[in-house]
Amino acid sequence: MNFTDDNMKNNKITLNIDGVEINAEEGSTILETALLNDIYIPNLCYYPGLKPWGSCRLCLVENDEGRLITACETKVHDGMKITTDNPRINRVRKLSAELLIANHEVDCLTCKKNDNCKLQEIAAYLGINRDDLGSLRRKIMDIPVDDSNPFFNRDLKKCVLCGICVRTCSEVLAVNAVDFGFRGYDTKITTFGDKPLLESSCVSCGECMIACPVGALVPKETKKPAREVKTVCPYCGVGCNIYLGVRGDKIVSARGDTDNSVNKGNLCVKGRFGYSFINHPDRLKKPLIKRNDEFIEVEWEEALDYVAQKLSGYKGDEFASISSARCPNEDNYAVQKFTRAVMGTNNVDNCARSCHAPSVAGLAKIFGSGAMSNSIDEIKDASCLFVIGTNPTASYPVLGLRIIEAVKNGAKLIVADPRNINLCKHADIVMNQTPGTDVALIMGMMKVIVDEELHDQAYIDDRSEGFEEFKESLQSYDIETVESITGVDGELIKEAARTYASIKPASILYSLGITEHTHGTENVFALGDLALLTGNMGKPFGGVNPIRGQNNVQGACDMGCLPDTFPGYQKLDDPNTIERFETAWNVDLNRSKGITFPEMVMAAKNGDIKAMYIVGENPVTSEPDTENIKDAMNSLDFLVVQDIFMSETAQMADVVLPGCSYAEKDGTFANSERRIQRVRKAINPVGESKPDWLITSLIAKKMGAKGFDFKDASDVYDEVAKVSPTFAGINYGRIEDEGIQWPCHNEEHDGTPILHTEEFKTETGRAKFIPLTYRPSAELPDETYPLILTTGRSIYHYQTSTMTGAVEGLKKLYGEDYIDISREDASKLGVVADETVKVISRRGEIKPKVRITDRCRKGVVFMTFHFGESATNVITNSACDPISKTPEFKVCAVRVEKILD
Ligand SMILES: Nc1nc2c(c(=O)[nH]1)N[C@H]1C(S)=C(S)[C@@H](COP(=O)(O)OP(=O)(O)OC[C@H]3O[C@@H](n4cnc5c(=O)[nH]c(N)nc54)[C@H](O)[C@@H]3O)O[C@H]1N2
Ligand SMILES: Nc1nc2c(c(=O)[nH]1)N[C@H]1C(S)=C(S)[C@@H](COP(=O)(O)OP(=O)(O)OC[C@H]3O[C@@H](n4cnc5c(=O)[nH]c(N)nc54)[C@H](O)[C@@H]3O)O[C@H]1N2
Ligand code: SF4
Ligand code: SF4
Ligand code: SF4
Ligand code: FES
Ligand SMILES: [Mo]
Repeated sequence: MNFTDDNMKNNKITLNIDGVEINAEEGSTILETALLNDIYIPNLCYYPGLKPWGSCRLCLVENDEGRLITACETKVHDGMKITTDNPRINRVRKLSAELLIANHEVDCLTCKKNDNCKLQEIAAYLGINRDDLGSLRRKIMDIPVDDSNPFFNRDLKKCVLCGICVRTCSEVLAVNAVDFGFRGYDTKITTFGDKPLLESSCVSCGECMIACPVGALVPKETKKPAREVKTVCPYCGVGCNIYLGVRGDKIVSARGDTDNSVNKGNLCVKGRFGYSFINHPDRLKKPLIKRNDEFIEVEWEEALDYVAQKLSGYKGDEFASISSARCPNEDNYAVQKFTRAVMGTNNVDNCARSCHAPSVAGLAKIFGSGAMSNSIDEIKDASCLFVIGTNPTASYPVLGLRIIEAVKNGAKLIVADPRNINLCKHADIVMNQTPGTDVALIMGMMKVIVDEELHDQAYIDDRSEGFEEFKESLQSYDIETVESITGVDGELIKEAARTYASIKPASILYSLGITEHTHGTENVFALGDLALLTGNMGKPFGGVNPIRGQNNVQGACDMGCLPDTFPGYQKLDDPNTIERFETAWNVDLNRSKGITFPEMVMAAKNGDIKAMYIVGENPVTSEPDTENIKDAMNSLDFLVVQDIFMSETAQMADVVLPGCSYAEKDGTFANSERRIQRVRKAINPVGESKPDWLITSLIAKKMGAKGFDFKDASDVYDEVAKVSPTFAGINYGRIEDEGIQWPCHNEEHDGTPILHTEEFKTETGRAKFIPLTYRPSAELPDETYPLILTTGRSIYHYQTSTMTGAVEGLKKLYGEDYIDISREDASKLGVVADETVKVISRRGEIKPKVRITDRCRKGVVFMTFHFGESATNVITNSACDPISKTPEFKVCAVRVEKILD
């Protein structure tokens, strides 16, 4: 742990402010202490969490020697005496404030910050009025408003040069999009080259806009909400807590909740600004039945009768369902219960299959549990972070902020990614391996660790098994071999190994760069082995942490939307489990394992599966080899899709049922750190849409099933807690303010921030080393297809962009899927930026525009897969990991061709 100012704030001291004795923590400042105790001291350039700046001089106070000192910069000490208010102090403050206000365009009534402008607050406190300013007024710089950013405006005529935006962007974001420019009277906040914000490196997070004390940075959309509802962001697995602002039946704002350990008020561009899809006119509002290739709107009764009658004809293994990692736990519980108890099959899966199924399988085998072992809030205090195969500043932006905070706190950062992702700028060691070579890279690191005796033998003896056999398997990974497989310099690998093994505890953070391979589970095994070898499991700031992708993919798996586990990871192959569920649900259950999504695709094509129910997933755009998926969907007799928009998959359905979005229903999401958090209904369902759990239950009841008479979402959750010991101690009452991390076995238990502290959840209680052999990716570059294509994400769009694509501002920030090409490859191909090219693989071809980048090394190209129009997955490879059945989205061979006209 680092000894930052925060950690030193343990010793209590006493000081005297304006004659009142106050307890304070050593290390804090006078201003922090005063504000914490509800004593107002004027301040403008101070912002919680940023380093003190000391420029506005409004926070001057008098110490016991009669000196004026800045309260924001001076630390408290025991016995200190402070005066915050007397004529002398206020005279000086008033002078500073008048100078600031004189430089400030005063049109308070029309200013969007009018109700919470700090300058107004200060003027009121110091008794400054407009007349006092007349004599001081000088010509305000005539700078036009920068309205280039789709979400907020910058009006420098109102700027008081407090520097908060500059410090937020550098200290918190490490983006450095804005800075002070020019000098003297001309000083202003500017971007590199004084360009509009849109053309700068700004990532539109809006953190500076929230922090700006005056009206210089204000949102474009400023309808004041009539009420606010606390809920959870519907996008990524970080699970940021937000307040949705409601006016009438519309969502008009979103802001970060500062009172929780997950995001502490921070949000990324999607969480803060990406809410307008909720009331978008394209939302599905009524059930639709396809007749003669055309969708006809029908009433619920007709749609439910039709679905129930059709599905009754396909009971058993002719049926399969896909549940939604975007929907709350309650919706997922209903889908798997319906599949098992009503349809009589275990054919249920969710998008974790394309994502972290290798983590679930791999970590469960080594450690007995497949989830993130530690908590998001630990990241900032880590000593060493090994970030491999994830791009947190784009995919998990708020978690990315914690990594940047850790680096600022002195942590060592090792990044291993084929591309030069943003985090590389902050890393001590960067390894750009060839995609698909991680097993060799990690085995290479482990051989160095063992050869140099940096492993933790005592921990290995105490808590693991299989070490000797594993050690043998390291023999073939001498540094020269590893260097030639991975393309990473051997010395760098050694340095990374030594750093990770010697700075303790060290935490591993990873995501799809590890899992989406035909050897994804082996990659996960390798990371598990590495953490075990160095004794990093079961400790604060350590562990192996698969960052789960979707807002509730952890929950979809927790709820048993997997073909081999019931809710709470209770194994289907355990006869006791089946019997317990048969009793709980009062039905006879199918005892044979279900099949995974890629297997369903094959089974649909060969006629074994005839009907499917797809809730909140868009496989036609998200799964590899689009033609193959479309073939499968077309082969079905009957397809029901339940979505909030007419997705590419919904278009192929026989019946489309309108679910309602997270903003219109109650429920819970489990974030990446296993924290079960409350999702709250903010507005009534749009149109005639309904909560997904309710739709599924209505179908079940139409089919004559019992056990679907849930009163509300809370009632569904109570059943979850009853049937799964892992969640037994959780109910809505307990997670009203803050979520609980499972396992949580009873109502007295506070949940589990760190897994495996005492023992592992394996049969022996010990973790198992797994010996490994490197296997190359399924498709390697050759003469015809000489480039490796790897795919991933843009910060501005989410998955198949059914939601973010309906947010105009996000489309303006990133509107199509580009292909990123290195300078060398671009010049070899003779292509230039923005040129449309053909990208061809063995599966098909697409035509994206080129982006020339330093991020990709020669031979590697990168694409996002967000837009149905560009359909990146037309060319990706559907080859799967044999253990987890996760497709190899991260490696396929392609050729880029110039289009000659
Ligand atoms: N903005 C945004 N955020 C999202 C999402 C989104 O669509 N948009 N989706 C969410 C979901 S569901 C998920 S699962 C997560 C995914 O989050 P991430 O896994 O962080 O996202 P990706 O961009 O798919 O890939 C991560 C990195 O893997 C690297 N990589 C490629 N091949 C290899 C390899 O062979 N080895 C290694 N070590 N690295 C490799 C890529 O260069 C890329 O930088 O993001 C979540 N967050
Ligand atoms: N090339 C390439 N392809 C990839 C990946 C990659 O890295 N590269 N990553 C893969 C990964 S990690 C994942 S997770 C998958 C994701 O694949 P999908 O899960 O198919 O993608 P989403 O776009 O999230 O689809 C979710 C659907 O749910 C709908 N929805 C949202 N909220 C609700 C709700 O409350 N109720 C209902 N009924 N519907 C709702 C949305 O409108 C959308 O149509 O994509 C995979 N595809
Ligand atoms: S919106 Fe975020 S990235 Fe852009 S300037 Fe402000 S703090 Fe920096
Ligand atoms: S734009 Fe706002 S936050 Fe930035 S320096 Fe000006 S007043 Fe301060
Ligand atoms: S980091 Fe993830 S959960 Fe947080 S606001 Fe952004 S998308 Fe939402
Ligand atoms: S708040 Fe202390 S100098 Fe500005
Ligand atoms: Mo994912």
